Parts: sequence; C-alpha cells; structure tokens
Amino acid sequence: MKKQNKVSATSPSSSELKKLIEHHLQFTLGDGSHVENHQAMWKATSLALNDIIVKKLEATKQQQQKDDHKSVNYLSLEYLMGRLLSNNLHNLGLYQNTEQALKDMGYELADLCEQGADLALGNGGLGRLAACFLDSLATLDYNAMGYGIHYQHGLFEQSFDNGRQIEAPDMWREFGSPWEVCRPQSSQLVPLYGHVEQVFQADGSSEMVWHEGKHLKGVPWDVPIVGYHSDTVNVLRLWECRADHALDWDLFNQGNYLQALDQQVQAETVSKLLYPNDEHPAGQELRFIQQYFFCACSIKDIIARFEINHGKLAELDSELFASKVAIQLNDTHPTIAILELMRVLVDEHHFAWDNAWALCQQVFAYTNHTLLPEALEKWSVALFERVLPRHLTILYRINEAFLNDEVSKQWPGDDEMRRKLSLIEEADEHNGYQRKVRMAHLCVVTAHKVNGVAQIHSDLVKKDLFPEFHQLWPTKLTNVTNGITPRRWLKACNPLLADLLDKNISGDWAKELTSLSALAAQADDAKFQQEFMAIKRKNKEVLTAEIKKLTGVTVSPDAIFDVQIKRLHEYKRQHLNLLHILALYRRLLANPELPMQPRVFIFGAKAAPGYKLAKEIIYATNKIAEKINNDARIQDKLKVVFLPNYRVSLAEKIIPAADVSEQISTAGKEASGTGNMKLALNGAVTIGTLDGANIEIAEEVGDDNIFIFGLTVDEVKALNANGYDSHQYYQNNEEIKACLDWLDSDYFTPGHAGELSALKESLLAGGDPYKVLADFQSYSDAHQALDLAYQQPKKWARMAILNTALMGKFNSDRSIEDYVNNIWQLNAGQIAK
Ligand code: 26Q
Repeated sequence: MKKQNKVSATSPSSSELKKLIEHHLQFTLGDGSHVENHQAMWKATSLALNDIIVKKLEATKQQQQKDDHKSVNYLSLEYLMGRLLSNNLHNLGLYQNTEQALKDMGYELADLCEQGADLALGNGGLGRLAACFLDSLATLDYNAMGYGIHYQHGLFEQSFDNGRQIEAPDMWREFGSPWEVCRPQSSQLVPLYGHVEQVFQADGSSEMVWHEGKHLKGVPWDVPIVGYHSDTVNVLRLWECRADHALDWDLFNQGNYLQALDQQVQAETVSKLLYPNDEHPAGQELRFIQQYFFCACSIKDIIARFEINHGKLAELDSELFASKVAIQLNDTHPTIAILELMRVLVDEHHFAWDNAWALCQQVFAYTNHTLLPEALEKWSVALFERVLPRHLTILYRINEAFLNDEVSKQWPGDDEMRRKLSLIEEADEHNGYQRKVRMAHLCVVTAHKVNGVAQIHSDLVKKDLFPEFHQLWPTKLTNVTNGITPRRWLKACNPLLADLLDKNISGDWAKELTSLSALAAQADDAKFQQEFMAIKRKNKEVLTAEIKKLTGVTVSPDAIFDVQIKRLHEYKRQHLNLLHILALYRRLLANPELPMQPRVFIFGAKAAPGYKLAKEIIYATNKIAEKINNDARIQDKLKVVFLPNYRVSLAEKIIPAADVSEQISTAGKEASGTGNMKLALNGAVTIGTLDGANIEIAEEVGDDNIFIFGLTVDEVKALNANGYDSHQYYQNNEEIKACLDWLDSDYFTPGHAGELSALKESLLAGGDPYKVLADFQSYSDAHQALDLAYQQPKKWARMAILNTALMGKFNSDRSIEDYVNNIWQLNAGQIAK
C-alpha cells in the first residue's frame, strides 16, 4: 500500500511552490534567471520553505500559549543538526510537490539537497541525540524548546595531508543560512566577574550582593524544528554572544574607541567556536564562560516565557512554575543553570532559600552520557571564584546543606563519606593541589531524576559511578535508552528502502517504527530477500562512486562493506579494527587463495586536535590503507578507506550502504551508541561487544542475527582486578606479535621506520588500557563467522532484513515518551488547523 503523505488542506501545490521559489530567486537573491546555479536554487527553495515553516511556527506558538501546557527546555551545548532541506521537506510532506516544482524549473531536488553546509554544532553522539530528540518532540506535539550556542564555527573540517589529519575552521554560515531567524528583541544581558559583598540589615539578617564586573549580551537565533506529519513547529534557540553596546557607549564617549572595539572582539570570542575535545574536557576559562553565558541566557529566557502567560514570577508561583517548566541537562555541560536559577530566584525574585531550592529540585533533571573518569567535568574553585563569585557562594550553601542534612544523617560521623560525596573535591596530588567543583555531583544532588542512556549504562551509573547517591535516593537514578529519528535515518537518507517499506507495511512506519516487525514474516521470502538486497546493492554502488570521489580508491560493490563511523577514541577501539585488518592482510599474503569474501573496510572519524594517539591511529590507518589498496598480490580482496570529514551528511550516505556495523568498544565504556541503531535499521549486521545499546540490539534481533564477541563488563573488571598484562597476549599469540612488530618496520611508511610505533607502544608499554589485545582473538573469530555467513546469501539476507525489522524499540519517539512519562510529566498539545 503506497501511503499518501499527510498534506493539510493549506499545503501549497507544486505550482504555488514554484512561484514562491521564483519570488525568492528574484527578490531575495536578485537572480531571476534560471541559469544553472544550484547554490542559488537551494537557497531560494530553502527560503520559500522557510516562509511556510515560519507561518506554522507562529501558529504553534499561539496554540502553545493558549494551551499553557508544561514545556520541556532541553539544555545542550551541542546540536548536530546536519542539513535541513530534505528533512524539512519530508516532515512537512512537501517532498514530492517540491520535486515537481523544481523539475518544472529544470532542477533535481535530490541534487539541491546536497547543497548547503551541515549545521555541525556538536561533536558526536550527544549532539546528534539532541537533534533527534528535537525532531521527536515536535513530531509528538510536545511544547519543547531547545537551547544551545550559536557557534560561529562548528566542528572543524577535516582533511588528510599525507595521511595526517588537518583541521580547518568550519564556515557553515559563509554562504548564508536560510533556516535561522535572529530575534534581537529577546536578547539577554549576562553579568560576570566582580565581587560579592555580605550586606547586613538592621534586623541582623544579611544578604549577598554581587557587584557585577562585566556584562555580555546574548542574542538569540531561532531555528525552526518541524515535526513529522504534525503541525507543530518548535524552536531551537541558539545564543550568540555580543558586546553590550549600552556599556560600550561610555567608552566611545570617553574617546576610548579602540578599547570599546576590543571589548566587542572579546565578547564575540565567547560564541566563536565549539570545543572539539569530546569526552576529553580541558579546563579552559573560555569554555567555562561559554557554559555560563549559555545557561544564564537560557534561564532568563525560560523565566521570560513563563512570565508572558503568568506575570512576574513571584514566590507564590513556585508550584505553578514547577508545573509549567521542566529543564533537562544534556550531560553536565549546562550544570551552571542550576546555580543561575537559584541566584535569579533568591537575588532577583526574592525567594526564600528553601523555596528556591525546592523549585530547582522539581524543575531540573540530568542525563549522564559517560562513565569515563576523565570525561567527568570538574572546574577549579579558583576559576569559579573569579568569574562567578556569587554562584560559588550559592554552591557552598547547597553543599553545606547537603552534607549536613543528607550525608551526615545517613552516615553519622563518617567524614570519609562527606569527603567522597562533597560537591567540592579537596586539593590533593590527584588534582594538581587545586580544589575543584564536581559538576556531576551538583547535578545528582539537585535533579529529581538522573538517567543513563542504555540499560547497562544506567546499571553501571547506579553500581559504579554513584552508588552512594543511589543508596541515599533509591528512586532518583533511572534509565532512558537512546533512540534515533527514523525520519532522517531511514526515510530521508534511504529512499529506496523507504519505498519498499511503504509497500510492505501498513500504517506509517516512520512514526510507528515497531510496525516494521511485520517484515520478519518475509525474512525468508525469496522475492522479498531479492528486493531488499537489490536496494542494498544499489546503495553500495552509490557509495562506491562517493568513495572514488573522496579518496580516489576504487572499491567493488560486490565486497562486504564493513563500516566503523564514530569519533576517534581509544575506548571505541578503531585500532582493534586496524589490528584485525593487518592480520587479514598478513593471512592473505601468506595464502593469496584464502577463501574469504572480498571486504572493504570503511572508516569515518574525527580526532580531537589535541588527542595525539587518536591522530596516530588515523595516520596509521591511512598508511596501512595506502599499502593494502595498492598491493596487487591480494587481488582486491581487501580495501581500506578512511573517508575525510565525517559528519551527519556523510553518515547519511554511508549508512544505507553498510553491510557490517562495527560497534567494538571495550565493555562498560560506550554509554549507549546511536550509530549502532542507525546502521542496524538500514540492514547492516552488527559485530560488537556486550556494551551500551548493543546489548539491547542483541535482545531485539536475537543472537543469530548479530556477531557478539569479547570480554563482558564483569570480565573486564576481573581482568583489571587481577592485573592485566597485555604482553602475555603479545607473547602467546603469534599473529598479534607479528602484526604489532610490523608497525615498527618501514613496511607501511617506506624509509620512515618507527612512524607507527606509538600505536604498538600504547598496547604494550602503555598497558593497553582498553584491552585491545585481550579481545583480539575473539574479535577475529567473530569476523570469521561473519565471513562465512556472508557467503550464504540467503542467510545473510535474512539477517539483514531482521535487523531492519526489529529496530522499532530504538525510535527516538519512544525515548521521548519515556522522558515524558518518567521524568518530565508533559501533556501533548494539538495544534489548531
Ligand atoms: C566537556 C567539557 C569541555 C569540552 C568538551 C566537553 C565534552 C564535549 C562533548 C564532553 C563530552 C562530549 C560528548 C559526549 C558524548 O557524545 N557522549 C556520547 O553520548 C551518546 C548519546 O547519549 C552516547 O550514545 C555515547 O555512547 C556517548 O559516548
């Protein structure tokens, strides 16, 4: 059954769309000619669409104000939105009409959708999750607002120079950005620096007065978020930092022209760039100010929006406010929002401390995305004191109450427990003799709910990360398994498969993803298998051409496309994949007739610019790829390509063409993963460890349809407890030894022996912290089983189909409903037509 997209009565026809586009070509862009100019046509089409969207946005706003339902405010320092044209068209149900309109003008819509920069205002999983959640919130008609930073430069652009990563600034707005609307009337002023004075009243009471040192101005840019086949258009509000001109005028007038300009430049640095070091926080002052600037603007804006309907926020309105506002903290990056709300309530709205605190506890919830100790944010007390002196006094008071009223009651006389749970880490040799604020502790103490992002991760948050907090508040810690939006990650990026699903599934699978389970009945059907695999083959042909374009390497679509795409991190173990590639290469050199299905290993990953070993892994992969790809002896049985500048729009090309999904993190390290869900949904079979959401994927698809290998979380713990010695694996496994020793030679870097030795070193002298060598054999065995399975086309087709069929659980709509029911307590609105 081919479903008709829901196009409401007011939806424009193709000829109306054509007129709108022509209007923008002529009057906005000043280019009425229909000369071949994809860039102009993309912009005109986007602007035309944006007109429609902004109208719906206004209608949504009015309806939401009328309904006055509770809203959720998603605070995230990162949003990886990718490109918006194709998704907005799909979500509006206007793809076909626009396609027709453009055809009439001599253009292919699919070509235009390739224009325009990605909105890459994030690093990886956490930022993309935020983007998927916004899509689901609008689709499900919830009153939701995303808050973020309008970075001038998003995640850096990556290229390779002789195999080494080169970073260039991302210039996403260089050719204009048709989707955002500036709202200067909603700007906010943000104080910082200065000092705090304790002022005593006649009655002996005292209050803290902050003498603010400096101000920044936050100017919001609104990006509309279009719900899929819903009438809701929500807003992602991104703050840009500018100087406060009201203050600058004084300087101008005093003749300090240069100083005034300098202040402007300084202010603009605050939203200048996205920090690229994900899960490797570095304690720079500018990042701290970014976080605070963002939190202060957002908190003020949330209150301003509340006041539109309810008048000035007063202490009497505490319950009302808490019944209208939920604030979700996407990791600890926006933690200062807690202190800022306390400050605004107590200092500016004159709430009693206890009431303000109770309100904060009702409003905030926190999502944890990592267990890696080095990724847990801590900011030095000295920095806090200098930049946010008033916030620090608030933090101290929260800490005192927490330690005295909660910790000492639960564990009387236990000073060790007070030290362990305190919001302040005392100075010792581990932290460079600095006192530090533990941001995660502040989140857990404040939030009414704290969630992990996959079941095993949430279990580990309870058991290993915050066991004492779990004991204190047994219902606070919970799980919400991540999800992905099937609109972007199937409907828009894989149109051939989407068509096949339309024909075989009743109802709208892009909303009700669990309806795909009906495909399971056809998993062994020869005709359906043939159709499904023909689509995979076509997608592989398209990717083959893209690989040629991006790397110059020729690959065959008959080979297995084996994909590892994610940020580069030791815990994600791209180097385990690489070590296995070396082993395969070596086996092939020893026996060119080795019966194995030809394989193309496809990598996509950016390394944080300061993460040396990650960059060495990229270099090693590129060098090994160069050698293998040009070695005639192995008869094209093995190819390795590292696609440059991995980002959302490249993921959309790779994922539909993947046969194998590499999800090979050390057990216990990957909180969830979401690429694993995207790949499986598009019919790739996972080879993975029992980590993060892989475990739940395995539960859904069944053990026969996934290749699980490696140590479990408990086995990794036992290995650590007994003293892990990677040298043993090196000595006892001839293949491991040979492959690692290979890295010391100049085989892959002629004339430059030792260039790849850092990798070997990290696995031996470096102690192999992520157990690469311990998992190698099991990984290699799993790959052998996978190779055998692929050699049986019917068996493989069945596995691939079942993966697509059984991903229903991982719809981000389900994640959002979990948050709504267990954390936010929202009502869905219906937008008046
Ligand atoms: C913090 C302070 C200073 C600079 C940078 C940072 C920083 C930035 C980004 C710290 C961490 C991140 C990103 C973390 C992240 O992406 N985590 C991933 O979140 C996904 C969504 O829940 C999970 O699926 C992944 O498992 C998890 O790694």
